[in-house]
Formats: sequence, C-alpha cells, structure tokens
Amino acid sequence: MATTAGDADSLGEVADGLVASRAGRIVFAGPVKAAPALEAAKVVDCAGRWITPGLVDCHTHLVYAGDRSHEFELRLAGTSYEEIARAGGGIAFTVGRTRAASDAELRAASLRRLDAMLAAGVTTVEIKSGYGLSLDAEIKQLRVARSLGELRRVNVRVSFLGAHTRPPECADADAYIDALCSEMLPVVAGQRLADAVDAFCESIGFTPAQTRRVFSAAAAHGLPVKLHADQLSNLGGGALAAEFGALSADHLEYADESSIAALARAGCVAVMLPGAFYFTRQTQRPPIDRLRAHGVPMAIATDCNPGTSPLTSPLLALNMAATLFRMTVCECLLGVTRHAARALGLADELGTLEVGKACDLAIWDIERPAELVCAIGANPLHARVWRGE
Ligand code: DI6
Ligand code: FE
Repeated sequence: MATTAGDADSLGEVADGLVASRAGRIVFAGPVKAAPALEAAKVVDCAGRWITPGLVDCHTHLVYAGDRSHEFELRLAGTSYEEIARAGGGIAFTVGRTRAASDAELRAASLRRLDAMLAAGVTTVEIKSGYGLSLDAEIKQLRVARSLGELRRVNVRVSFLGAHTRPPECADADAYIDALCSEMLPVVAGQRLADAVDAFCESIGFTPAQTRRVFSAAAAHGLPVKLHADQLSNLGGGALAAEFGALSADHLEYADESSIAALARAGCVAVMLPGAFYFTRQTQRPPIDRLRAHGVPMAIATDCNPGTSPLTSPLLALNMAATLFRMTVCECLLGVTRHAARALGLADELGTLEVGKACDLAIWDIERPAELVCAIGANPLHARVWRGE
C-alpha cells in the first residue's frame, strides 16, 4: 500500500503500490499494474507494509544546550511560564546555556534529538535559531543546524529566529531589532546561513511593529518569512504574516476571523503545534473549524524546544492534534507531509509521492494509516528512505 498525492481530504491511498526512483527522484508512484516496464537495479518488497512520504517536521527549535526540567517542576508547583520568564528563566536560561556551549557540545546535544526524529520517520526537518540572540551566538546556532544535514541523511531547512526574545543584556527591544536588521540579518543572508526568517510576535516576544521591521529587512535580503503568531494572545499575527506572504503562520490559538481570511487569501500554511498546547496546558484551542472553512492548509509539527514542547515524536504530535484539536486522521497525515512541505516552501520537492519529487519515504508496519495517529508512544517505523536509499 502507498499513499500518493491525495487532495484536501484524501490520502490518495493505493493498494498494491509501487514507488520507483532514479538518482534520488521518484520516477513512478502508483499501482504496480500501472507501472511502466522499469529496469530496476534493486527491488525491495515491502511485504504489504504502508509507504508514505518521509515525515516533514516543519517547526523545531532542536539546536540548543541545557535542560529546563527544573522549570517543569516549578510549573507543576504552580509557577507560570510567564513568571519564570520574567524571573530570568525560560528562553533566557537556554540562551545562557547555548551561548556557553562549544560547537561540538551543541552539535552532540542536538544530534540526540534529531536522531530520535529520524527514528520516527522524519526525512526533512526545519530548525530555528533564537537561543543565541547575539551575532556570534546566532551564527553558531545556524551553523550547527546546517551541519546536522551533513552528518545525517536528512534535509535540514534553517530559519533565523533572532527575533525570538529580547536578549538579557539589551534593555531596549527597539534597539535590538535595529541591530538585528542592520547587523545580524546582512551577515545571515550574505553567508546563506538561513533559508527563512522567523519572529515571535507576542506580548513576551516582539510587537507587530517590530515584527514588521524584521519582515521588511528579510524581504530586502530576499528571504521568505514565517511567524510565531497569536499563540498566547491576539496581536493580529496571522494577518501580519499574510500581509508579508509568509510561508506559514504558526500556533494561531488566538487568531481571529480576519487573520484566518487573510491567511487563506495569501496561501499561507497554518502550522499547528499541539505539543506546546499540551505541555503548557493551554486551554484556547486553535480555530481549526474556521481554518477548515477557509481552506487554509494545516501542517502539524513538534515545536521541539526545551521550554514549551520538549517533544521529538512527530507521531505523538499527530495524536495530540487529533485528540486535543479534533483534527481528522487525514488532516494529521497531510499535516506532516504535504502541507508541512509547503510550510517550508518545498511543495514542489517533497511531501507527496509524485513523479519528480525527492524519493524520501517512510515505510510502516501498520494495517491502516489511522494507526499512525491513534497509537500513543508507539513507533511502527519499519524503514526510512532518503533520496532513494
Ligand atoms: N514559542 C514558544 O512556545 C517557544 N518559542 C516560541 O517562540 C518557547 C521556547 C522556550 O521556552 O524555550
Ligand atoms: Fe516555536
């Protein structure tokens, strides 16, 4: 069995399917009996298992140093995430640990998380910076993120999230954004250290006006943008992302109707991050029904980060999206393949089993696709194929 292209509400399931590749690209995907005569150097019988596109985790912060389980314990005892952040913990804690780590330490810590994702069928991962918040430390994080794609058989897309939070040593957020636009972004763009620019538009992050300046600077350097939008409050982040033609607007728990309509018009992907919703015990669910009604493509990602979503399992993210957000199995599976690829600007390259796309596959020991979403903490991955191998 194989899941091929699908549409909004179908996986395009094919019984007795065959996927053929040459030089890492799919040259056929469909029913065996429809396949042209192909001379294959190697034939692998998947013995009735399911083949899907390799999973795409389109929103992670997996390159960081240190651990925040002490904050988890504080939160269990009643302290809020915002209180911890205001007391100098939270993102700032991880910034301290990440700045202090050597390249090798940062790489080793990050590889452990990446390897867990690969073991769960991930073939493409997006990784954000944002725990450096100085030119040197951001560059270190971006370089380590890029290097992971050379150390493992995985596509890595890197996003510059210098606008994650105000660095501890900088009292003036506007001055920091000035420096980010005039000093950091030119280096990041000039050295091709990032494929996109992200920002955290939030009361504890940056204002819409500051985000706008970051986005304008990104556009001037020819870099696409994405946004942490409307996670904890409605600042119109969805509409702002749409206005700049963002690849995606992520979180969106508090997004209103006008933001959703704008996202639909702009063709932005809405990235759902149920791990953060679960781990921070949020109660405001993202407006799934309205996103559906407007036809906004929905992706699902782990948001792997030490503070709000220490999650490395994309399948567990799917289970949470179904259970907590009431997304359907089909939406979940398209959310971690087709729509996730689009959230990275890679819709023509990845995310479905179609001729011409990269032959990145996940082969599963399951009877039905719904098992991938239903099981909690299981890993039915049989094998992972990256670029045809
Ligand atoms: N939104 C989040 O939930 C994380 N970053 C962001 O922009 C939090 C990251 C952390 O707490 O370390
Ligand atoms: Fe995030």
